[in-house]
Amino acid sequence: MNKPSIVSGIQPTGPLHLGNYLGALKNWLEIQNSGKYDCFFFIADYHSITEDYDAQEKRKQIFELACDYLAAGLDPKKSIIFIQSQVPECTELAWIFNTLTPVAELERMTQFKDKSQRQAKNINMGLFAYPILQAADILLYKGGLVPVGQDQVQHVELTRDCARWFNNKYKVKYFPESKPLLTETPKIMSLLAPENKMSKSLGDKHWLGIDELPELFAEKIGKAVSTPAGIENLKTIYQAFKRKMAGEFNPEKMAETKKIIAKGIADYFADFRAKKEKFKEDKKFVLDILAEGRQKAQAIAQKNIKEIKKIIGVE
Ligand code: AQP
Repeated sequence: MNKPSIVSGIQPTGPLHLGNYLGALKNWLEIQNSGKYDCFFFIADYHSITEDYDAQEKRKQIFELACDYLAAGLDPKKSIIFIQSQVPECTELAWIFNTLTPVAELERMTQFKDKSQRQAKNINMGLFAYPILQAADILLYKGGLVPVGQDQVQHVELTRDCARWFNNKYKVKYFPESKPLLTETPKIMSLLAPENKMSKSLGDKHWLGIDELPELFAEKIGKAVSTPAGIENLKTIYQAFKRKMAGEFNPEKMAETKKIIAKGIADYFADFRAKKEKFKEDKKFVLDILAEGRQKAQAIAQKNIKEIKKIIGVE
């Protein structure tokens, strides 16, 4: 492992939507297949428990997300695919970064402000410190580039700051200064409220799950708002899947255009849906891949955390 590292993750909180795919996962595949990087793609389960959740359901969501990764084309021969909590060294590094991060920096985080409003009865410490765990996830593997959607840019900037604070305090050049790597579609908007990013928490009709049935694509896109912002968002989606679109994008004929988009997306993800079903039926195969990923990730994590602990004077 001696190429530059790329690290990114997605939370297991339910089905992947078009925003997750166009903002992150699609980019991961291109990066993986370029062969230029050591790739680490993880299932961010520790991040996801900062929200209310059900433990049984969480287990299923983790497994389903692993199937999503594999069905989309992440390849264990080319990338290290693992579950965040299975490599707990990230929490040790997060603690070290806790001691370097001014509280005021975390108070500025827009995702924390949004989520505090959304889950006003559960503003827990994990939600507040979420960007520090994210910094640890990335820097534990010395991730330089971080392929994420627009909403995560502020967190990646904090990751860069953690690297700087650490390097300056301990007078080393240990961590790289991470940078976000955005796609051409870094922010897909909600279908019903296009002033907001597409997000599951807005409600079912706001987002398109990439494994949803073609009928649902037709229904949800059919009901998407046709305001200027809504049309712009549909155009972005249309462009992203252009090679599957059997017709032009015509803003004067949105009913027809929406049918073209729904069919184009359904066709694009047909192969994904079929593969995902197969992976779901072969649980052992998927769990073995995750076990192998854990082993590979942990070998690097343990080596690095030992070096880090030496630098900070506790080992
Ligand atoms: N709308 C989006 N457009 C582009 N990229 C997006 N991402 C998320 N939404 C969009 C990117 O997907 C990756 C995984 O994000 P996450 O694990 O933080 O998931 P999320 O954003 O929390 O997903 P939801 O559905 O929006 O969940 P809720 O509603 O529960 O918060 C990241 O790279 C992110 O930038």
